Amino acid sequence: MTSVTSETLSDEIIALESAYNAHNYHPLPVVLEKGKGVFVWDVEGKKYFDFLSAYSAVNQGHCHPKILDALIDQAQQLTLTSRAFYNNKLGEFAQYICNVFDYDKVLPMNSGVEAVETAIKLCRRWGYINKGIAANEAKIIVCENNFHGRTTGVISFSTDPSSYKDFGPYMPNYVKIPFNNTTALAEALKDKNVAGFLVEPIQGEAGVIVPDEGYLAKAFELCKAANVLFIADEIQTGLCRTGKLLACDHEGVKADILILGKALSGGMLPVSAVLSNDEIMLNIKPGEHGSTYGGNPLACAVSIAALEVLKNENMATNAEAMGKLFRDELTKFNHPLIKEVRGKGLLNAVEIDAADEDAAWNICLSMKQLGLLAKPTHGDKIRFAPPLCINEEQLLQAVQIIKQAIEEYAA
Ligand code: IF1
Repeated sequence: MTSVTSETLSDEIIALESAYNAHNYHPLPVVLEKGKGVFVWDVEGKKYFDFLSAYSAVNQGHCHPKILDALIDQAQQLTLTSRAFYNNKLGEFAQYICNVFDYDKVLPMNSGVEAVETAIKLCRRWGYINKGIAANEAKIIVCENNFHGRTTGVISFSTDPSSYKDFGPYMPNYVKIPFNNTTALAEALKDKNVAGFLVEPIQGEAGVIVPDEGYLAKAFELCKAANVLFIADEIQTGLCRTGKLLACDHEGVKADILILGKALSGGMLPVSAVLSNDEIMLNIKPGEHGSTYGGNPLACAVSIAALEVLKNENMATNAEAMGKLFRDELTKFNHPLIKEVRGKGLLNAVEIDAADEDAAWNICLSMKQLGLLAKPTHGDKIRFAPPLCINEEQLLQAVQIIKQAIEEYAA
């Protein structure tokens, strides 16, 4: 007999990564090598629905041909100049994105957390220059169970020990209040040293926590009355994910500082941006903030294409319709293991009601067997967020898989 090893190619690749790469994640055991639209394929050739969309970075679908063309064309022309020189794409990108979101100015960065850090700097600067807060006294209000990224600055105001524990010391002057609570916000806003309120319109990492209708509008109004900047982290909720261009659009709120990331490049490369009006943005002068890759021509070309695709393919409308269908179907299913189905547009979560604390993980493993990838968050919740190009037939097929996985787990 020929000797066979029991290891699959996936097992080998997982072992290799584990041997040499830091263990800062606990991925589902699937090794992907190809993606197209709502589908991804593993190294054994098995096809899956992608119901994570790289945490909403591939809203436009994997390897979108228009965004890919923009990437290839620009990569053959010019990729990076640094900001020591002008490049011929940044102005075009800046004008385009400012028009789309109706702000005076944009400041481009790369990762999401860099844009959050940028927004914090802009807010503090505005607090000192425009509001007259005494030096180094500015405070920013944040919400409990927030997720804004991984820098030492941003984890300073995390309330999740897995984000901040043993990474101290922490930066002071962040005031933590409960999410979805305007009474607590009103109380915190009494402090004259408060310069800003930083909020996710829907809390992602916390398990897709949708606030009460009217919360964002009321919070915005309270901030205005207190002369405090409303800073929206739409890195995950923005760019059509929740059924509108921005999640704040559901309540007619226009943030003073808007933070975008993830799908701003449709998954091609890290691109983030902060938008605001001149009164806020022009407080930062040459040499006071920046990034080697921020505003690079490759990112600019890709980002324009990524924004065009969202608009030209009506992805907000589709997300709204498909999201409603998804929640309706799973609510109708009415399975005892499902405690709650919630979300907005195609940012959804199902809360599992089981004594077994590994239930959500095991259901994800069984969905994987059946051809759908999703990830548990905070133990008992599963996040469902497919690319926004998913059609009705695909969505109903995916729902069938989810139902079957839950039934198999229950049996
Ligand atoms: C990981 C979560 C999602 C974000 C918001 C800023 C950032 C994120 C609202 C930072 C990033 C990602 C990071 C990713 C997991 C993921 C996530 F579960 F952790 F919370 F999407 F829900 N603001 N969220 O959601 O952006 O610097 O990463 O580009 O693996 O840490 P980044």
